Amino acid sequence: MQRSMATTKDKMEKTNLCSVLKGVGDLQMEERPLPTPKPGEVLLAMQSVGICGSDVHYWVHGRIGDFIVREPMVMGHESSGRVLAVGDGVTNLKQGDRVAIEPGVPCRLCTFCKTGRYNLCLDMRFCATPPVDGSLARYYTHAADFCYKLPDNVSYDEGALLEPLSVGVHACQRAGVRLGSRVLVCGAGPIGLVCMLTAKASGASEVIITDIDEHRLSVAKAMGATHTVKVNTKDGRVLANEIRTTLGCSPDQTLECSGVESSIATAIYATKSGGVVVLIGLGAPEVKIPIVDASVREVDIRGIFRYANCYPTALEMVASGQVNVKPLITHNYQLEQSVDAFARAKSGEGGAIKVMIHCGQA
Ligand code: 572
Ligand code: ZN
Repeated sequence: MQRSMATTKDKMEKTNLCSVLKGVGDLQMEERPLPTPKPGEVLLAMQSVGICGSDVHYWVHGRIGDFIVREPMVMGHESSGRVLAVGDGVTNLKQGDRVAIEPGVPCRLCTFCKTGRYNLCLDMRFCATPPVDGSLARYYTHAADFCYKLPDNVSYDEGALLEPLSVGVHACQRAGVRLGSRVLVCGAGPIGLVCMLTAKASGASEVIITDIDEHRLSVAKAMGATHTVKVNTKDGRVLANEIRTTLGCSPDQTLECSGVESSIATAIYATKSGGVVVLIGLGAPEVKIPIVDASVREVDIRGIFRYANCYPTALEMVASGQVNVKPLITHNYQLEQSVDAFARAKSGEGGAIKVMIHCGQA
């Protein structure tokens, strides 16, 4: 490892303050030993870490499906940092570089990895997915080739937001959103909003977005949605008609970001024959959907699992100004205030969309 770690900017501490999930509903600040970068890794002074719905879910329930928090786990997977030191063999980064951190590091050896679909790797180690620690800490080590150098005009907050934005990029690619697409986005939470932004940047001429929450729809409109529809019914056929009337046609592609059964039904009924529905939001593991309607109208239903090879695209979109993710951030906290930050993300009070935690010394 290259030494000469601390600059005037970084007064290196003796221990590493981490935000650790100890049990169901039990998030605590804990001092842990400073990590050392292994060969191929970098040591980072963490900067911005966004709270994702999955972080809140682990906090509240201690599990997502079969992924159970059995040992204390550091939270956080939407993050950026500054390189303090590089491990042996690292050539793509140097001390002082500002980076966005792609949180999932795959095995690199299996067929999925070798064919570019590394998000499907069975040996993926993903931050803050048990048993892997996340990056909501003062210091953190990560594979250097899963860190992306930020240009000067991209902030640490934007670097952290490349993570959810990459979900939007992957979703739009899976949907085939292209120049002139008319796109329906179901759900105006953080993922619905990044899907809307990415669809527009991909050339969509119209993006219509739905939600039960009027405030979220107004945020979506301010960020560029061309139409909004307030969800007032659980009847998918009724809502699909409303969407068609508002848009003036049936959407070519639908990005379903809520995971709610009635919304998935709406997505299928609303999408034009021959179109595509991508399921992004995850809810109940089994839901009742109008599969025959989808089948006889050749509406393709596709899933996504995180993303692969999307960080460079997401970074280009932000750096070039094609996408502005900054309005997603509604609340800011210091690392020491992690519990307050999580409570805010959970409650959604005060119009919370993306809650950001700042990990540098205050
Ligand atoms: O930002 C990536 C991301 N992925 C999520 C959720 C939140 N953020 N996923 C939903 C949960 N799954 S999972 O397979 N799992 C807990 C590993 O149920 C991963 C993708
Ligand atoms: Zn996430």
